[in-house]
Amino acid sequence: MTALFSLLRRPGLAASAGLLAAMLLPGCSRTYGPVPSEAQLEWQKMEYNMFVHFGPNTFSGAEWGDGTEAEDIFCPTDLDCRQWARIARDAGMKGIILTAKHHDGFCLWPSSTSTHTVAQSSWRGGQADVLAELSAACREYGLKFGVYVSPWDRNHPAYGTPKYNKVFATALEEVHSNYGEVFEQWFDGACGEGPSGKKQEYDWPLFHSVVRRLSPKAIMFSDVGPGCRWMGNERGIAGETNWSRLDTEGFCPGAGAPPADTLQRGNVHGAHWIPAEVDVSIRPGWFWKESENSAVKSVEQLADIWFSSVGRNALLLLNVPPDKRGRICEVDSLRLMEFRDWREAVFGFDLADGAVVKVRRVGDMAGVACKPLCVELDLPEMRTFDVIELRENISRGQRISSFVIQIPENDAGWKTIAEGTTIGYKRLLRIPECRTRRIRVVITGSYARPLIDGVSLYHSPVSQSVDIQRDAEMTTSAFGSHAECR
Ligand code: FUL
Repeated sequence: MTALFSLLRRPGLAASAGLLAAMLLPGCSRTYGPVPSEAQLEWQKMEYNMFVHFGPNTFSGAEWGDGTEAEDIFCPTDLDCRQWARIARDAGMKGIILTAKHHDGFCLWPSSTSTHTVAQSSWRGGQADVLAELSAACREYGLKFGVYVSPWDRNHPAYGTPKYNKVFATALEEVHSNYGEVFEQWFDGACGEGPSGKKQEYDWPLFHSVVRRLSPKAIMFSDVGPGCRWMGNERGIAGETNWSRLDTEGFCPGAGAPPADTLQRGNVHGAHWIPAEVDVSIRPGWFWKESENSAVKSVEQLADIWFSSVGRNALLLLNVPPDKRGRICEVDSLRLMEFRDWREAVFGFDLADGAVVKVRRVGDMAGVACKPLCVELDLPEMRTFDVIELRENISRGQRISSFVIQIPENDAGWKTIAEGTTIGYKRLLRIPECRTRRIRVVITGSYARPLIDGVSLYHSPVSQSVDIQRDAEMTTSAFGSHAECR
């Protein structure tokens, strides 16, 4: 049962929509429940990062290599990590996370812990280090650098024995010592059999302690955090209700994780701040395959994913796998630029700009136990929009559990045009086109005084799905360096 908020005592205050936080925060220093660390807050603001699956599978066509692949199979003909970074930056992403080691155990850096690494490959005479190249490229392009190091290792002879935990901890030490700052450590929960036919009992406290010691600011991803959590599917869809709190007692990554439904929504009264990350591939698979060049997601599909990830209080980690050259394919890079153009067209102009904002209590609403808080926007003129963005100030905890959005009806009352449950860092709602001068957001449920950070209104471009050919041409000429059409 939702408790209702304590009320603001500043009726009739007016400010622009963007100043809401400044207006609502004074006098409210108390926190509610667990709150994000500074690093988690910074991480959440990144919104959109690139995932890069690259390794022997890129060359074999497998999704899960079995660890017996010859090291020589890894031989990119034209590796260009700067190209990945340039594309990520131009696409509007803020960081890149690379599969430093996937389940096949092949290390993209010359690890002392394994004989299945770039050092054993004849590619570049065994002198290569993809982590060094990518971390340098990220620094050059102003991006953060992250790593996926899979504990499941189908190659390592020690896997399945207690000795392996130490091996894996040493591998982590190498990754977190030699390549500058790591913003996110991605821990897959997969725990299958190794070459000995045995499964490993992972020593998570040991793994976490290495990352904490060497990269204290790194956000650790897994099914249960501790920094951020998997949100339960690989289709790009977070729960419409999405709390950044999670109970982890009795759970662990992998088979011991909470049910997918819980990961989707979080726990309303969860003990820890563990926000959701949405990982999804721009292609059907995680690794590049020629046969999937024609199956790269469309702008419309990516837009849907944006609304169901970033628009539902989650971070979007979009996988863009490089091909056998070691370059991101033309079709993927072009699509990323088209998608960026689409976001700029939708979110580039805030139609709530210039609004006079009043925050006050409203009269009793049917079904609501006490008078809800209402943020009312008086726009400078009649405006037409079909996307609404709400932001909650989460620095003091996630509080809001339900809201409605209304516009005036027949000068007398208000009619509801949208409603929802949680807001969190960001909530996006798509509605049928709406034209009005006044709009209000009524917070009907909140566990403590609601802290709205901002309200924005946008209009999506009509051309979105009609003129693909023209869009492609425009993108090609405007972003020639990305088009790379053969
Ligand atoms: C999964 C892995 O098994 C997939 O291969 C992929 O890396 C995905 C992101 O995580 O658990």
